[in-house]
Amino acid sequence: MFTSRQIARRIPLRSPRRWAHSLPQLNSVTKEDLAHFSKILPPSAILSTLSATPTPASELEPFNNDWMNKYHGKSTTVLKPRNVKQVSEIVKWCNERRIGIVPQGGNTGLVGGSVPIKDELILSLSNMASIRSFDDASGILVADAGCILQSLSDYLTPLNHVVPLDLGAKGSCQIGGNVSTNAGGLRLLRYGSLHGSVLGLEVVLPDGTILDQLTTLRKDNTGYDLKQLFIGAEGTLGVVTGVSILAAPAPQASNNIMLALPKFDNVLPLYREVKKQLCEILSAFEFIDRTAYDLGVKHGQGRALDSEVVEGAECFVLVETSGGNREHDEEKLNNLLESLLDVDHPLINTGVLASSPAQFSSLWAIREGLTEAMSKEGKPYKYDISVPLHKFKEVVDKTRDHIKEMGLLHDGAVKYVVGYGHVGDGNLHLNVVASEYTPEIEAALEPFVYELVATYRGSVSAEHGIGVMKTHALQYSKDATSIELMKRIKHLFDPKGIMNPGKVLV
Ligand code: FAD
Ligand code: 2HG
Ligand code: ZN
Repeated sequence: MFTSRQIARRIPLRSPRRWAHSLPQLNSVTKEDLAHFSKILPPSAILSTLSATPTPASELEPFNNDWMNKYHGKSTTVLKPRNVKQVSEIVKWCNERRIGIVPQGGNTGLVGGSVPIKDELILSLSNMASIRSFDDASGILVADAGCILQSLSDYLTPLNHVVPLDLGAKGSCQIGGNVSTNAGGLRLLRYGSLHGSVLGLEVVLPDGTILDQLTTLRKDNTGYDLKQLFIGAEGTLGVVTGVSILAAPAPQASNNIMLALPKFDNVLPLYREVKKQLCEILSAFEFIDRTAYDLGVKHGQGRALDSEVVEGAECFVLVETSGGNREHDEEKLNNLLESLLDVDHPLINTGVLASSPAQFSSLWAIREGLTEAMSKEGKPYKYDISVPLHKFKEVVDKTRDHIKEMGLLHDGAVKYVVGYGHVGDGNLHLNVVASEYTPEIEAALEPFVYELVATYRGSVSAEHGIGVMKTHALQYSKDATSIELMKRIKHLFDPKGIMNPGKVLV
C-alpha cells in the first residue's frame, strides 16, 4: 500500500497543455468534406458553419458545450445520420481524411467526453431513435443507439417491462451513450451493470466497417466477447449504432422510504439490516449527506421533508423496494421501520414512507435532483469515486479540511463540499461546489482527491468515465500494464486515432 506522498512521487502529473500536445495530428473539416457529406446526408442532417448557407454558430453551441458548461469545443460541423450505413460512410471518409470524430448522444456526460477538444466533427446519434424489436417472452429489446432512455422506458411500461437502468438524466441521455459510458445509475443494486444486461451491439468501427454483434442470445460462449470492449469505451473505439438489451419484468409493487440518520456511522449497520430484512425486494439504497439535502431543497428538487424529520439528521438514506406483491412488500417495509425504531439505540431518527405515487416520485426527486441542484448553486467539481463504504464521510471531510487549509473555503471560492451516491454500489459522488471553475481550485483538488482514492485502493471513476477530465488520473486506478494493454487495443481498432481523440487515453 502506498501513502499519498509516495503516490504523488510515483505518478508524474501532466498539465492540460501537455495533454493537448499528445493528441494525434488530425485535419479540420473543410468545404470539400462537406460536399462529400452532402452526398450521404440530406441538408437537414448537416449543421455547419462552413456550408453555403452557414448554420448560425449559436445552433452549434449546445453540441460544443457540455451539460455542466465546463468543457467547450469548437466544432464547425455536426452530422446527424439516420442509419448505420450513413454512419459507416461518414466514418470511413473521416478515417481516410484523418478527421477526428466525437460521437455524441444526449450530451449529459459529466467528464467532458461528449464534446470536442478542438474542432473535431460531432456525430450526433439523435436521428437514430427507432425501436427495432421487442420480444415480451424473453424480454429482449433491440433499439437504435439514439433512443432516449426515458422513451425506452415509456415504450416498455405497457408491455410490463423496465429498462434495467435508471438515472436522473433519463429525459435526455441515449441508450448508446449509456452503453458507451457503462452508466450505473440508481438501480444497479437491483439490475447489475450493463456489462451483464447488454446482450449485443452494432458498432461502426473507425475504418467504417460495420461490426454486427447485435445478437439476442442470453448465452453465447463462442470466443472473445468483443462487445464488452465497447461498453464503457466512451466513443474511443467506434460508434455504437444499435443495442440489444435484456429488459426486466416490471415490478408489481414499488415503495420507497426516506430515512433520517443521526450520524453517518449508522449508514453501514443500517445497510446490513435493510438487506437482511428486505432481501429480494430491495432495489435501491441511496445516500445523501445533510448539506447535499439542504442544497437540493433550496433549489426546489422534490418536496422538502417535514422539519421534525430533518431536525438532527446528519444524513439521509433513500430505500426502494420493488417486488411482486404490494401487501407483502408494505408489510416488510413497515416491519423494518418498526424494528429500526424499536431498539435501545436506534439507527435512524425517523423515516418517511411514501404513501402515494406522488410521494414516491417526490422522494425520488430529492435524490435525482441533486446533480441539478449543485449546478444551480455554483460550479461543481465532480469526483465520482469508488471507495470502501465506511470511508464515504471521511473522504468528504478530508477534502473539506484540505480546501479549508488551502484558504479556499469561502464564498468567493469553494462554497460547499458534499457527498451523495449509491451506497449499494460503493460509489460516492463527492461534489465540490465553487463559485467559478478556476485553475487554483482545480490545483487544490487534483491530485489531492485522486491520491486519497488511491490510498483506499478505490477507483477514480465509478460510473461517469474518464472523458477528458480524468485522462491524467487513470493511472491512480489502473496499473501500467493495464494502461499499456488499453493503448494497444485502441491502436488495433483505431490506428489513426480519429475516434474521440484526447479522451480516456492520451
Ligand atoms: P453523451 O454525454 O453524449 O456521451 C458520453 C460519452 O459517450 C462520450 O464520450 C461520447 O463520445 C460517448 N458516446 C455517446 N454516444 C455514443 C455512441 N452512440 N457511440 C459511441 N460513443 C458514444 N451517470 C451514471 O452513470 N449514473 C447516474 O446516476 C447519472 N446520473 C446523471 C444525472 C444527471 C442529471 C446528469 C446530467 C448526468 C448523469 N449521469 C449519470 C451522467 C450521464 O448521464 C451518463 O454518463 C450517460 O450515460 C451519458 O449518456 P449520453 O447519451 O448523454 O452520452
Ligand atoms: C447521480 O448519481 C449521478 O446522481 C450524478 O451519477 C452524480 O451529480 C453527480 O455528481
Ligand atoms: Zn451516480
